[in-house]
Amino acid sequence: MIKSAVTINLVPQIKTGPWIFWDNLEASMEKSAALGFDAIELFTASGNALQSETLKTLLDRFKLKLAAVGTGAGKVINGLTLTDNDSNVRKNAIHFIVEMMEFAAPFGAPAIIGSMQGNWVQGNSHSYSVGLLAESLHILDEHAASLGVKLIYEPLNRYETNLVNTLEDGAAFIEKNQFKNIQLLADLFHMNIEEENPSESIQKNFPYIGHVHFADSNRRPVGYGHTQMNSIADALIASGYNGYISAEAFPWPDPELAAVQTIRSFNQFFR
Ligand SMILES: [Mn+2]
Repeated sequence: MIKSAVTINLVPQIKTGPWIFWDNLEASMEKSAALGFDAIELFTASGNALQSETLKTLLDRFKLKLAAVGTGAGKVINGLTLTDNDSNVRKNAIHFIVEMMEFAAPFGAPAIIGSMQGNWVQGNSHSYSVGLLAESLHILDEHAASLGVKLIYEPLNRYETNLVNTLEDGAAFIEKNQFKNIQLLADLFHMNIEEENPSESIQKNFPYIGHVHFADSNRRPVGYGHTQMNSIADALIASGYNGYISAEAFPWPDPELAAVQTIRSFNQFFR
């Protein structure tokens, strides 16, 4: 059964990002539950920013699950990436993600590696940078095994990374490195930019997909852009996807209405 999730951002430094709810965790979770979402996806400043007990109490009270945690704050706040030329920076990036994984694992939730993957920088070859990414991910893949959780790797569009942009390249990257616990994030906004045919790409690379970010062509809530969601939803359903469809969209026109539009679209396409 496909499950719905909605993003909540608790990091003030990334105020302009595509997250539905902001700031107040309790109020955001109350609204999420009232609208019928199954789960929340959280963005925190670090793996220690929020007490596990606090989150557990709120998840229990509102009967919500934790779908995943984002790690982007490691780059935005601390300037860390897994492909930095400086090995100490890479080490700190791995440590930051490990803390996030350890925060999320007791809730059965994976961490997501998106912007923390960094970029191939001038002066190095593309394969050198992808090699650095693979080296970092091997360590995190093993740590995921020890925690009994998956780790989610997200191909991003070309304006956000030049390492891996499509599901196909992501799947080949996983195969080449024989990662055991790493799955791909199919972000429908990035895919709208990079994929030749999003629904075909989902069908083809389905075994590698572990999480979905639900947003329209312009990153607004689904229904407020021009993505042809029917064929994408059909591809996910036909493939037997049973993970989360998580709204990573701008809070447009405001968080409440964005959440309402998102659950309406989720129910239209997946219920
Ligand atoms: Mn995303």
